[in-house]
Amino acid sequence: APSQTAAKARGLLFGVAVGDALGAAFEGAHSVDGERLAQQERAATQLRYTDDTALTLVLARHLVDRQHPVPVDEDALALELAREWQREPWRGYGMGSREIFERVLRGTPWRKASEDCFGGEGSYGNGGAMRVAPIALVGTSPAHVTELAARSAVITHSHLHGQRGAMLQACAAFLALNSDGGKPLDKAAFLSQLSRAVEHTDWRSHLDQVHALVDTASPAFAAERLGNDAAAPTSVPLAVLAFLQHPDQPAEAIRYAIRAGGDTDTIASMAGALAAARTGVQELPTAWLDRLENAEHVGELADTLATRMAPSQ
Ligand code: F2R
Ligand code: MG
Ligand code: MG
Ligand code: MG
Repeated sequence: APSQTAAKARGLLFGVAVGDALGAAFEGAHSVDGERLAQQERAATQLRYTDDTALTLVLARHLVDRQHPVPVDEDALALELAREWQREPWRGYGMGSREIFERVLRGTPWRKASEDCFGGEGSYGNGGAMRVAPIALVGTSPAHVTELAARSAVITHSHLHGQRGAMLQACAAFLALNSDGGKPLDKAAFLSQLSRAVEHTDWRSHLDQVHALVDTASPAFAAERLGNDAAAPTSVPLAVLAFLQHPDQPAEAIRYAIRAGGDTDTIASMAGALAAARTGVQELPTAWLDRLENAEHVGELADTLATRMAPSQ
């Protein structure tokens, strides 16, 4: 049996992949009824993941190939992300990311391509947050993790909200990974640690709203209050809420996120990463893992990254 560290690292990466792959069929739906979701869960077809997992695996590989103290090399990562898009462009990429990757491959510096996006405003999409989870495996503190997260996100998300979404998801993944799955999660303490890490009034108010909804809100009500689209400020908070509703049951966290509708692959992927990083991979249904494409590769990357985790974790 894998060590608890390896089980958590596998939980984090498999949580990304199965949340994404199960949610993908419903991306853009207003809301998802339980019967349709149950049908998708019962199907025997392969679970195919989308851009969320494809780019998460690129970042995971990037971290494997680089040693401390600086595991994120923006110039190299920009090319690696762009080449992955070029290799499999059909995985369902955002418009902004596609444009940046195309320009990077033609030789435009990533910073210019990123800053030019959306009429010079930069992207605040959730693409930085959706791929960031592996950072939690190599970071050593919330401050370290948020710094690395911003560096991995700015390549495609020069708008600060795009980076803050990645910082929030990475910090949440770090705290979930380092939480003791044998004790009930202190949800208020979890949210206040996140609040301290994000250091921005808008994001603190999103987290206050999450606090007000936790333990009571239905998926549809939560989506109405927090948003469920492909922008970082209106998707990462919902993923954190889905985790906090079911911190010890990753399958339920993923189902909650999908039932909320909207950007279902991405929100379920982020929620699944958090919950399964806390519990370990053994709490994800084997029926899902058995259907997942490329599962062997995902497991190998997780095992290698687990050896990078600080011993205190
Ligand atoms: N793109 C999709 N899904 C739709 C297409 C999939 C379809 N199945 C297909 O066949 O192609 N999903 C993926 O994209 C999201 C991540 O997006 P990312 O990488 O952040 O891209 P982008 O385009 O930069 O941002 C996403 C949207 O956010 C809004 N937005 C961002 N910045 C904006 C700004 N400055 N002004 C106005 N709007 C802004 C836009 O609506 C962008 O399209 C994930 O869902 C992933 O699964
Ligand atoms: Mg996607
Ligand atoms: Mg994208
Ligand atoms: Mg999506």
